[in-house]
Amino acid sequence: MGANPFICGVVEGFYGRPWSAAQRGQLFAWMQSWGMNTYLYAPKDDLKHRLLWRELYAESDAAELKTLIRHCRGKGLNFVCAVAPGLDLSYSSRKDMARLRRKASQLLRLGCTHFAITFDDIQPVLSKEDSRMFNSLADAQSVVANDFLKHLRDQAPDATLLFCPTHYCERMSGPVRHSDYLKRLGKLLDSSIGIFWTGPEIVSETIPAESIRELQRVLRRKPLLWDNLHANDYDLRRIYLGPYAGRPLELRNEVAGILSNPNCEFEANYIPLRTLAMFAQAKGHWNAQQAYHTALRHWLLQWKAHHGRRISPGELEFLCDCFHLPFQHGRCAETFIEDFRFLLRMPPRKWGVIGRRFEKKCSDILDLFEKIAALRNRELLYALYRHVWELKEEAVLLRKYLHWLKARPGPEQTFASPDHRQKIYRGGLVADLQRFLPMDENGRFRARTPAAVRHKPDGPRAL
Ligand code: GDL
Repeated sequence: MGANPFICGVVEGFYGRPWSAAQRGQLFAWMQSWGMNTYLYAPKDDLKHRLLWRELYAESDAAELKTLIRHCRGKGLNFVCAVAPGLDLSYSSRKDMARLRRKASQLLRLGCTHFAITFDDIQPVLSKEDSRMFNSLADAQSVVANDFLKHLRDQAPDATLLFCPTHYCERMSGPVRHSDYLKRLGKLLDSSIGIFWTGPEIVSETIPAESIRELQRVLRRKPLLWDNLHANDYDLRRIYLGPYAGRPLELRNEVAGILSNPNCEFEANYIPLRTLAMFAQAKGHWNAQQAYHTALRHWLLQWKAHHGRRISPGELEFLCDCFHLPFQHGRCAETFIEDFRFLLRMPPRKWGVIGRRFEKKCSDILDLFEKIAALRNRELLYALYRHVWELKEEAVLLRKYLHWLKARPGPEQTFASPDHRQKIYRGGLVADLQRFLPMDENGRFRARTPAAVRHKPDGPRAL
C-alpha cells in the first residue's frame, strides 16, 4: 500500500460514537505532518459498517464518506474502508455473498481502493448450515475474504484487502503454533491479504518481537498490528495520554505495520499518535520516555487558555502522568501516590516535607482544573473534563482526610466529608455493586464478610 512499505497510522476501530468529519480532518493533518500513511475506517457503531452491514450507505452518508476518502487521499494517506459482516453473516449463503459484493461496489464507487474485512468480536462458531459447507470457521472466512478480494480486483486491479481474524491475540488463540484456526488462515487466505493481530492480549502491555516471529511462520506472512494500547472504549472512566510504549524497535522488522486504535475522545490522542509516528521512524535507538517529553513540548503549544492563563510544561506533564497508560502511571502520578501512602503509614508529626508536598500537589490539581476549564480548544476540554473533574474531587477528599487525621481522631471514629455526600459521590448502581467485591492491588477479589453484607453499604467512611 502506498510508497512507504511500513504501514503506520490509525484505526478508528473502537466502540462508541464515531469521530466527526472535523476530528478526522484534524487527524489527517496530524498524520500527514508526522509522516504516517494509513487510516482504517472501522468504527464499530457505524451501523452500516457492522450491525446493518448488508445495507448500502444512504445518499447523504455516502456523500460524506466520499468526501472523507477524497480528503484523506488528498493528504497523501491511504484510506482503508472496513466491512464487519461477522455478527450474522451466513458464510454459505449466496445471497450474503452477493450483498457483500454489492457493498464493496458501492465503496469502490466512492473512491475507495483499500479494504478490510473484519471478524473480531463475534462467536467463533459456524452455524449448522455453514458447517455443512465448510470444515472450519477459518475455511469459511478465507473463502469469503478471497471472494471479496477477487470481486474488488475485477473492478480495480490494484485493490487491496486486510483481514481481522476472530482470534486476534494469543489470549484467544492459545499458543499460536498449535492454533488450527490461525494455521488454516495462513494456508488459505490469498497471500496478498494482510492479517491483523493485537499481540499477546487484546490490550497488550508489551509485544515481544519473538512472539511475532512465531506467528509469522503460522500465518505465512508478517501480521499487521492493530494496537489497542491506548484504546479506552472498554472503560470510559479512563483515558490514556501517555506515549507509545512497551514495544521494542525490532518489532518493526517483524510486522507489516502498526495501526493504533486509540482513545474514543479524539482530542486525547495527540501524544499517543505522535509518539507512534516517532517509533515508526526512529533510527537505531528508541526511548519512549524521551519521545513522550518531545511530544509534550509540541502539544503544549496548542494549550491556550482564556484570561491569559497559561498551562506550564510541568502541569501538562503532571496531567499526562495521571492519565497515562493502562498498566502504568507516569512518574509524577507515581510520586503523588507514594506520598499519600507514606502519609497514611506515618503519624502526622512525622509528615514533614512529604506532607507539604502532597498538600501543594492537591492545590495544584485544583488550579490545573481551573485552567483546563478555561481552554480555548473546547473540544479538548470536553474530552478531558470528566477525568480532571474526578481527579479534583479525589484531591479535595484526600486533603480533607489528612486534615482530619491531623486532629488525632480516636480509633473508632470515622471520617465523612460534607462535600462528598453519600449517594451523590461514588453513587449509583455500579458503585454499589463494586462495593460488594472490592479488588485488591493484585487484581484479586474478596467478598465482604457475611456479617458486613447483611447490612446496607453505608456510604463514605474512613478511607
Ligand atoms: C477489541 C476490538 C476493538 C476494541 C478493542 C478495545 C480488536 C481487533 N477489536 O477487541 O474494536 O476497540 O478491543 O476494547 O481489537
